[in-house]
Amino acid sequence: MRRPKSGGGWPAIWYTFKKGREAGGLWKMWKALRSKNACKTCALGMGGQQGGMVNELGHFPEVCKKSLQAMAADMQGAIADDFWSTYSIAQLKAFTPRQLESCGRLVKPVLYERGQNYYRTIEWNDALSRIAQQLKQATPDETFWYFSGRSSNEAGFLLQLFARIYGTNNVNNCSYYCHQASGVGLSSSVGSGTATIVLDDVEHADLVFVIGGNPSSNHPRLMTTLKNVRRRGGKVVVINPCIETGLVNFKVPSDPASLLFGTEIASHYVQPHIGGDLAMLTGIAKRIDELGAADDAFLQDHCDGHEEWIAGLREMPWSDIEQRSGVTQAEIDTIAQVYAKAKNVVFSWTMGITHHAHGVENVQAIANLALMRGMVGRKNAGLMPIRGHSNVQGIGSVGVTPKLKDAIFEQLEKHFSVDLPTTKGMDTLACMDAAHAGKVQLGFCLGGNLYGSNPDLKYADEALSKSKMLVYLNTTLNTGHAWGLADQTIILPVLARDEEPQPTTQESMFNFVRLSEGGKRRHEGPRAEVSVISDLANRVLGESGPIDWASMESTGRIREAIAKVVPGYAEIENIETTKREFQIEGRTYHQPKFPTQSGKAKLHRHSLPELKGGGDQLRLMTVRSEGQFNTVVYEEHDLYRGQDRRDVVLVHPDDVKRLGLAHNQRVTVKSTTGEMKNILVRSYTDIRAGNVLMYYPEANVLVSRDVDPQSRTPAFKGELVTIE
Ligand SMILES: Nc1nc2c(c(=O)[nH]1)N[C@H]1C(S)=C(S)[C@@H](COP(=O)(O)OP(=O)(O)OC[C@H]3O[C@@H](n4cnc5c(=O)[nH]c(N)nc54)[C@H](O)[C@@H]3O)O[C@H]1N2
Ligand SMILES: Nc1nc2c(c(=O)[nH]1)N[C@H]1C(S)=C(S)[C@@H](COP(=O)(O)OP(=O)(O)OC[C@H]3O[C@@H](n4cnc5c(=O)[nH]c(N)nc54)[C@H](O)[C@@H]3O)O[C@H]1N2
Ligand SMILES: [Mo]
Repeated sequence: MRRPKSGGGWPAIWYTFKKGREAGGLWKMWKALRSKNACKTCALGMGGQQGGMVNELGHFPEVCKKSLQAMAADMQGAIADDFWSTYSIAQLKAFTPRQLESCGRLVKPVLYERGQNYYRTIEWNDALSRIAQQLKQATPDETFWYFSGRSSNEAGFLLQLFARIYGTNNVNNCSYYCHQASGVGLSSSVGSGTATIVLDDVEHADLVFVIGGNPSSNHPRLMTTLKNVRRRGGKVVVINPCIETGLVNFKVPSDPASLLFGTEIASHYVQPHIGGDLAMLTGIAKRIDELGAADDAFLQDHCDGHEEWIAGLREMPWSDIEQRSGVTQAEIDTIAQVYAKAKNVVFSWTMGITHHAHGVENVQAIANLALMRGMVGRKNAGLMPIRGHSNVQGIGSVGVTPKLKDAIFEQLEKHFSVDLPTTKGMDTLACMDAAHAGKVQLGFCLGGNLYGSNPDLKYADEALSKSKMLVYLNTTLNTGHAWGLADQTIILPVLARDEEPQPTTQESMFNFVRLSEGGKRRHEGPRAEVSVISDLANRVLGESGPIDWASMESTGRIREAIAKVVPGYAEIENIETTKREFQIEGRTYHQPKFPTQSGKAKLHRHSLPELKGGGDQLRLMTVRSEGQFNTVVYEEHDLYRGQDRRDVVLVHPDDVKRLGLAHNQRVTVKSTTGEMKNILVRSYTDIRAGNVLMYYPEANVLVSRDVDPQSRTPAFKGELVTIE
């Protein structure tokens, strides 16, 4: 496949037309995209009351292929009734993620019962009474409640409330496979787990670090901002073992000059080994110290732990830093010089940082580096985890975590006059382990594909199949509906955000809360998430207890509660009438005052992890292609990496030669967890030798269940594999 030399550009625009046609006409697509609803894809935040394709600075049009894909998927026709009697479970298992997604929209509840070969449609009433019955029989701590970040604040809040009052804290969200290390790392460094800045700050930065992410595919709207930084004479340092086309050059479709000639994005591109970031970041800090470029006054006045940390840097031998990062002292010096000269610096990062057994330490190392030069706690500089799902941050804010923040816990008990469970509660992987041990009677998933997103797919399949009942609220089919089926598996079809009869809210990665108006339903059959949850809660807890669950079907009622319970969210109470979207109080740090006990930020000292692999053992990263959203695959090809298919392993030509392989040869890729046969070797110069790339979710059979002990995030990047 021919590889474009830049990201975005005409292919992205052409794609708009293609998707428009698929969705039943460009005008129809345009209207859908311009409706007053928060964008459905990433958490950069777009849409809401300003209408679609407008960013947080009011800039229009911000188009991205992802939102087109997601919209076109929601605009698909319905799955016909005879689909369920035509395709057996075995046939569904044989479908690729892309085939499952394009079966159409789920419109009727369906049930699979152990021993059967097919799902069958059932009535809503039958489905909900089966679930209610199972919940009444179960021990609450033998249930779990998993949330994807696609649902609204209202649905998230309501379901976690129901789960807790039902009696369990086994409440968690996809963050545990995603940015949890950012939340834990940031909280330990600066006292709060989200971005310290707003979009406008990035627009004024003169240096942006982009670490371990591929925003050109996964957060395309950020590319406009990076383009602006470069145009103003600022710099962009990319740290990534892979050279990603769109991070080298990007053609921003909404900017004529950029569209025509392309914009250089990275001013500096450094390629550490997978897992080498902690060593490299520590190296940059060491060099800043050597250059005398640290902000001593800031460290003195606003930080704890800096003396011990600096002492650690000075003791650290350069040879260790070079060997464990794969980056030379000279390259580290170049980056340190760039950093030392910059005045306003933003540090951004994604899964290349969090998907490691030392994910939290990676995040702390980024915070250390920023604090060292006083780049946190003022305007135009700060820390920016680039979040995944469009509302994953909101879901976390409104209480979808096993342990609630003390303030939320107290306010919840007070507001509803209830006693909440005080047990520890399980994170996502702990729930999978419990299921594998046969200790889960019911798993309830609000969106997502819990099976497909798991490491060690064989284990995930076994674990989920041991449950008595699994319930999925989804819009389309995915691999989790074919694999890991419980004694009873029920899929409930729900409305997408822009089809809901009532307004809902979402929170962006910049801590900005948006109002989505909802809209006309595209199909008869699916129900709003809040309506399903309140109905079920009423069936299970209706007769007893202080909450009128039926009335909680109103998103306005839910927002009243969120306003009282969630810190910084007071303004949400009247958002439906004021239409005023807002910045959450207390999250943006334009002053060096940190919500830690001492009011100061903290620097953390680390020992550098050994670089894994070497010899026959290659470090594997499992990543997204251009044409997918998580486990949902829209296209089999990966445009910017020039791959026409997904069953490939990208290997540096030096490794191809060294290991006696050949381009396009069929091989078996093995790890200690599993193996994949018939994979095509693709010689790929843009990956650092010693490291290889494969596509998630297929490659999850190879990924072990090793987690970062602090955040419990699996190491989806950095599995060791051999190629035979
Ligand atoms: N189109 C699209 N957009 C999405 C998503 C999607 O699937 N598709 N998913 C959404 C979600 S939930 C998330 S979390 C984000 C994910 O956004 P990303 O984090 O950009 O997604 P990944 O594909 O996991 O990409 C990881 C990047 O990290 C690099 N990398 C791998 N290992 C390392 C390492 O050890 N060090 C460094 N420095 N880099 C490394 C890879 O080369 C790759 O460029 O995107 C969100 N947006
Ligand atoms: N190997 C490997 N594994 C990974 C990763 C990796 O990089 N490598 N990344 C991890 C990360 S960062 C994440 S976030 C996870 C996420 O992985 P997933 O759980 O797959 O992510 P989602 O996009 O939430 O799930 C897709 C499903 O959401 C449903 N859906 C879409 N819109 C809606 C809606 O409005 N409401 C409801 N109820 N359902 C809807 C659709 O039915 C669709 O099938 O995967 C993780 N797993
Ligand atoms: Mo994610």
